Amino acid sequence: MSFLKLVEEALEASDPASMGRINPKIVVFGCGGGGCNCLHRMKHIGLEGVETVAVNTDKYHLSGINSDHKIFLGEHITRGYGTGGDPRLGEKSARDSADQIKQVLADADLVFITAGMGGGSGTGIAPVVSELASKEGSLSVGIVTTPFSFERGRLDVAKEGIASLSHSANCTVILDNDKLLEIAPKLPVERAFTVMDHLIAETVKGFSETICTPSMINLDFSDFRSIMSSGGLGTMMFGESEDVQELVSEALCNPFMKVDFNEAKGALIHITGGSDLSLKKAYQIFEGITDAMPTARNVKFGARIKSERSRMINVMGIVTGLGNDSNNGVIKPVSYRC
Ligand SMILES: Nc1nc2c(ncn2[C@@H]2O[C@H](COP(=O)(O)OP(=O)(O)OP(=O)(O)O)[C@@H](O)[C@H]2O)c(=O)[nH]1
Ligand SMILES: [Mg+2]
Repeated sequence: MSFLKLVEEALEASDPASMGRINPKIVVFGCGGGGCNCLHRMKHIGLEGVETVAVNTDKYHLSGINSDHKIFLGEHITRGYGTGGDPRLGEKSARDSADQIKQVLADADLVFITAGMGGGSGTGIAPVVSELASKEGSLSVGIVTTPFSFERGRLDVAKEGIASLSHSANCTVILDNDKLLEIAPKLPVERAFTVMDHLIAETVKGFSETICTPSMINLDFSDFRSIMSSGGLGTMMFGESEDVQELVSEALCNPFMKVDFNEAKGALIHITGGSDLSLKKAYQIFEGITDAMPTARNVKFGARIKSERSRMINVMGIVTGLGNDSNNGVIKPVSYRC
């Protein structure tokens, strides 16, 4: 066993915070077709200690989703066939069933809300769920996608939905489907959605695990809350490499939205590596990434060792404070040159 692993285990065993530690109640909502598909994937990769709730106006689609709870909305409004792209119907259906939504929200500390913005159900439902979560006193974090450029008219619908969501959510993390065209240009659209769903699923899983399980450099719920409470709009970044410099560049070149890091106010950065991941290496990675965010005053770090891993290190981060609702859901273009 490596020295670091020993240190980590010793720290965990002696950490008074980890003894009798109360884990926060985390609930994940998948809203509309895209949101529910994403939730389905989360269940598939295995989410522990997290309750999943699928919410849709499309009865048939909802029936195929694997989740802890299902809420079918708008029986008398859309008759189970979806909204046909009208977010007002999505919103009305959600408001009509507010009591049902509140029931699963009860006592939740953290609520993730995921939806593909641009359709009628997810776009209309997500802001209502977030509003109810805030009223119940939960921290609510939206993780939503914007449509591909070729989806045209859906872009405006998505922008309005994001503006509405960001009024009530503590932080709205936006992922641009177009980014998938850069990363994997030959991917068929259906597979592209799967990649995006997987990414969101891994992020929710990663942060839920991080919050609930102590590790080498620990991130807990209060750290998460502190970054997300002042969040405004945000996005995620990812990187994977054995080399520190390469990993830093990859993370900075891989935000899922064109962002100006110069405007970032906060960041939550988590790395996972094998037993050769030293504290020094971890700090070099954190330093490299945060050097590109000169105005980010609120930055929290976490690091976890998984001894079964090879030399590969993964970084996952949420960058926040990139804009607010006055931007109407629009984030400025990237300034970091890759
Ligand atoms: N991540 C992901 N996004 C999807 C998926 N399917 C569609 N989308 C995206 O989400 C947007 C909204 O589509 P849906 O989720 O199907 O729409 P909806 O919320 O069910 O709304 P209606 O069907 O109009 O009632 C689309 O414009 C796509 O950009 C999916 O399976 N995964
Ligand atoms: Mg639908």
